[in-house]
Amino acid sequence: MGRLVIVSNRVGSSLSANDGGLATALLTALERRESVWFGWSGEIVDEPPGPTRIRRDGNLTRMLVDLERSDYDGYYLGFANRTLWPIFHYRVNLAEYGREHWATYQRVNEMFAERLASVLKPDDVVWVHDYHMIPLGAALRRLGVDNLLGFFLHIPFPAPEVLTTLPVHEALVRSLFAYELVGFQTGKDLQAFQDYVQREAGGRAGDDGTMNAFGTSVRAGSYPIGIDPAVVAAHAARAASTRQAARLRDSLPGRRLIIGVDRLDYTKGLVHRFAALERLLETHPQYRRAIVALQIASPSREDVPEYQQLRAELDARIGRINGRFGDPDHLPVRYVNRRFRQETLFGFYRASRVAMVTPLRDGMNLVAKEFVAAQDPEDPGVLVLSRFAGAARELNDALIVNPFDVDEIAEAVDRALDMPIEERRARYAPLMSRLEQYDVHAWREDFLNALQRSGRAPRRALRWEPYERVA
Ligand code: ADQ
Repeated sequence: MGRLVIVSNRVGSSLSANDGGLATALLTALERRESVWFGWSGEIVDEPPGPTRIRRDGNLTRMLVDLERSDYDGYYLGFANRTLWPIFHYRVNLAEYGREHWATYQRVNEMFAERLASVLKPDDVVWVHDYHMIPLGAALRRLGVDNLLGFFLHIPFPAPEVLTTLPVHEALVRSLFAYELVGFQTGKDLQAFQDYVQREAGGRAGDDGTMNAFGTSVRAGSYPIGIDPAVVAAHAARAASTRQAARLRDSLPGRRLIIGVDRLDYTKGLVHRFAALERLLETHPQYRRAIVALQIASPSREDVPEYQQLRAELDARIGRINGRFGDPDHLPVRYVNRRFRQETLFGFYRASRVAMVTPLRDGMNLVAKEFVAAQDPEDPGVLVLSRFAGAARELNDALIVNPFDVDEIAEAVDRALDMPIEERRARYAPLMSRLEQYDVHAWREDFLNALQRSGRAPRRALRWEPYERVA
């Protein structure tokens, strides 16, 4: 068996990394067989980057490439995070539609492809992750690489009406056809991809999830990413007896904890969430001294102006809620802008009666799954979950809400706070069993098996000629 080569924008930092669900999922696979993890080092340099840095760690070799500042600006901050990210999350009003970053995005993908092609062995299986790297497969094909190539999109795939606002939508979707297998989080994302191919590219669906268009074909499927619920549950139970968890519990005498954990991102619905909490405190004065809402929001993409605006807006809104409803000895909202060890977070989840996971749009949302797995089965908390998170398709025993409807969120939180123990247990059991049935290992193996099965169709280099450059 050849090596498994993972390609993602950021490379997990170490085998015991605390980089979140994806890193954990992939590291388990990477530890088992000879593997490579290739991608950006996270370093920004002022001169053309030096050679790829190679770090060996048991079976895993990490290959790290630095980015020059102008490439970081155009590829990462620009096209990936100011164009693709908002459009794929249906926020077309926040997207930057200028084409200058598209050229940089392609060039950086070509640079990654050249470096990767020079170290690939014939039997390596390459698995590319996420929206930063969509054209990487096509760039590899142009260099004559004919290895098995798979791609997984962690964020939503938007409906054609939305995707076609992107000036280069055709080139982008065409480049997905360089892979043998393209994976999406949910059936809805897969459907949106199929709709695009059929309606916009004149393609057609074949058997076994094959889509034919652009003179070639690609297999496409949905593979909802999971977590390792047994590991989360064990960590959460252990974390409950740590000093940090005890301090949190001791700070809540007689009060119920409502938790939110998100990257500080406008897709996560934080403004609506706090409007809902404000509504709840307005309409249910009995909660003013009876609840604490803990929001952990780790800063993210701080160089992007929309993220700076969001941060300022949340600072103001949360300050107002505490000003309105706080007392000298009690503030209803606690707001913390930093990262925690995952185990610590799991302990916080277990100490919470309610989790608010209310993104306006989210590929999956692993926090929803982690929260469920971290609960004490005898005394579980309640998940309030946005219908627009990919996770809602599996976790339909949560309290599902429209994240734009502040009143509905407030009512769901009220219901969750009041929910009898029998109902909490009755909702927890099917949620947990779904997480166990299709965990992160099943997700990974399912994708990789489908990739192996999709065989190696001959790929003609002709189709992957460079795109027309746009000045
Ligand atoms: P994200 O948008 O980052 O991921 P999410 O799925 O919730 O969203 O994953 C976040 C991860 O980071 C979780 O494992 C969480 O525990 C961790 N995390 C969050 N805040 C933290 C903090 N302050 N300290 C430490 N850890 C923290 C993208 C897509 C999602 C998709 C995932 C995986 O946007 O839709 O579910 O990839 O495919």
